[in-house]
Amino acid sequence: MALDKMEDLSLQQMVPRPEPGEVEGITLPKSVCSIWDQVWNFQARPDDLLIATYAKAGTTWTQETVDMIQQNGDVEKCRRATIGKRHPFLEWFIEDPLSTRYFGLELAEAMPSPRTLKTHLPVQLVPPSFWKQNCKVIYVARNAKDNLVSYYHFHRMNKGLPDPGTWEEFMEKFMTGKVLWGSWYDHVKGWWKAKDKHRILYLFYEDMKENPKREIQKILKFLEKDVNQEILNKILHNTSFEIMKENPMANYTRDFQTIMDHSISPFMRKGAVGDWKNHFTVAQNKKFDEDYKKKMADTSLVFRTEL
Ligand code: PPS
Repeated sequence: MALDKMEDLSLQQMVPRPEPGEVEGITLPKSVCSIWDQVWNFQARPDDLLIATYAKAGTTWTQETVDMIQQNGDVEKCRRATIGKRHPFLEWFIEDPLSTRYFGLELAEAMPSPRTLKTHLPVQLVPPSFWKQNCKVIYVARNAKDNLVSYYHFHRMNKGLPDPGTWEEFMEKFMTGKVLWGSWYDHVKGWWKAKDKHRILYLFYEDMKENPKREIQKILKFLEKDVNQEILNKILHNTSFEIMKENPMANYTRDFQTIMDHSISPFMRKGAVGDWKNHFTVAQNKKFDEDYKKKMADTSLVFRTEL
C-alpha cells in the first residue's frame, strides 16, 4: 500500500468517535454541550436569516437555494467559499488535533450583516435573541423514514458523530429520540407550533422535490425578493441534486475533510424521496408506523413518504 494511503487510513482510525452529551434532555455532541452557555447567549441581529432543520432534512439544499437568491443567481459568488463558511453552523464546534477546527459562533460573530446561519437545534433551544430580534427563519422538514435513512448513512461516513451501530440499532435510537439533536418527532412538531408565533417559513423536502420552482418562489416571497425568469431557472438548475453533488463548495468534500469519508457514503448520497423502501424490512416498517402514529397523534402535521 502506498504510504499516503496508509497515512490516510491511520488518520481515519485515530479520530475517535465522540461521546454525546445532553442539554435540557436533548442529546447533543459533547463539544456543543461544552460551549452551551455561549450558544444560548448568542446575539442575533434583526436581519439575520436562520435556516433550521432536523439534521439531513435538506439543509444544504436550502442553504444553496437561499444563497443563489441572495446573490441574484451569480454562480461565481456562490462559490466564494464552502457552504460551512458561507453560512456558519451556529452551534457546531469541533476542535481536536486531528480535525479542522470549526467554531460556528466565532464565524458568525465575525461575519458582516446580513448573515444567514444554519442550526439543527430544536425550537426550545434556539438562542432567545433570535425571537427578541424577530428574525426570519426557514425551517425544512423531511419525512421521518427518509430522514432516518439519510441520518444513518451520515453517521457511517462522519467520524465527528457517534458510531451508529447496525441499521436496526440506529432505527431504535431514532425512534426513542436518543440521537444527536434529539427526537425527530418533537423537532418537527415543535417548529410546526412555533410558526404560528414567529416569522417562520415551514417547508417540506418532499414539496421541494416535487416542484422545486414553486418552493423557490415561496422562499423568494418570504425573503421579499424578486428575480426574473432567467435567474429563477439558473437557481433551479444550480440547486438540482445532480449539480450540487458535483459542486465542491456545496458537497462537503472541502469541509470537515478529516472526519467525513465520502467513500463510505457520499454526503450527496441519493437525494430522493422513498429511498427508505430499500432499507426497511416489512416488520420494521410495521413497527415504525405503529410507533409513528402514537408519537404524531397530537399534531396536524402531515408528511409524504413517497411522491
Ligand atoms: S446536514 O448534514 O444536516 O446539513 O444534511 P442536509 O443537507 O440537511 O441533508 C443531506 C441530504 O439532503 C440531500 N440533498 C439533496 N436532495 C435533493 N436535492 C438537492 N439539491 C440536495 N442536496 C442535498 C442529500 O443527498 C442528503 O440526503 P440523502 O437521502 O442522504 O441523499
